[in-house]
Amino acid sequence: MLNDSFGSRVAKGLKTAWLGRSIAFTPTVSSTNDVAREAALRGEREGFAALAERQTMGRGRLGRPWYAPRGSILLSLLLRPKIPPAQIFSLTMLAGSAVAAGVERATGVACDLKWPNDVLVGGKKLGGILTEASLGSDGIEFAVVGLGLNVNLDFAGQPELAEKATSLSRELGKRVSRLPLLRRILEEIERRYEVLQSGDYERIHGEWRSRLSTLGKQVIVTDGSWSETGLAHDVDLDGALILRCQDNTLLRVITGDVSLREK
Ligand code: BT5
Repeated sequence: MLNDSFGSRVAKGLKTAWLGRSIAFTPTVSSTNDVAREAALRGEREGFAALAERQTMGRGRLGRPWYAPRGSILLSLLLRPKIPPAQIFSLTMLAGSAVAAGVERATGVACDLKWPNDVLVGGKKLGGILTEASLGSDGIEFAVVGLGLNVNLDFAGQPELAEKATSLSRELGKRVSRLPLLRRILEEIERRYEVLQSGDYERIHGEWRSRLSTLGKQVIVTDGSWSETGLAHDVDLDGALILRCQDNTLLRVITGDVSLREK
């Protein structure tokens, strides 16, 4: 279990220059994204990290609940990116690539990504990213990148999730220390964020694209009210999924969920 000294213990061995140098660990919060947002509004510098052991209102996109019993990494980062609002999805891209690389390097478990914001292991969801931004007349005021990662947990009592989700302890058959993993993820994110700030969106996009396991496959895309079947053809620089529909037209999908089409 994590205790109050967790934040300072993470910071001690961390090799980042600025990301996660200021960490607020709270055992239970509504959502770490809210903690980071409040920090932004009181003027906290970019790099601030909110960590928790439990969330009472942890959320995914569209207000969907995020299941996180003890044993997860629940992390939200405050960023003040100097990028055009149209490029905001690059934050989700770079966080996804960084988490996948961080998990692989710290634990040896191979990860891939699923459009738009999932981290997968063997087709099952290991984690998810929720990027929320505040926009002003001058562009992005701040952004919060939230990560929920299943580390030491099973899905007992959650049969629906047990089918489609996994955790590192489940994959490895043993507990995984969260401290080195978290440090590694922060280091991987910082490196990529600096690439983003240099304006090299193509590099961020290229790495993300190369990890997307659904590209080239027949998929169903849905946003709940609408669904379309087709070939996951490509992803645009701004993160949109390009679907080749059955009538051979190309459709740009900005928001939704993708699942593989059963043969
Ligand atoms: C996401 O949303 O995948 C983004 C999740 C981000 C959670 C973090 S935790 C720290 C920070 N604070 C927050 O309040 N949020 C962020 P989405 O793509 O909408 O996926 C949500 C769906 O994933 C749910 O509807 C479930 O089907 C599934 N799900 C929920 N909990 C899960 C879990 N622990 N592991 C795998 N899948 C889960």
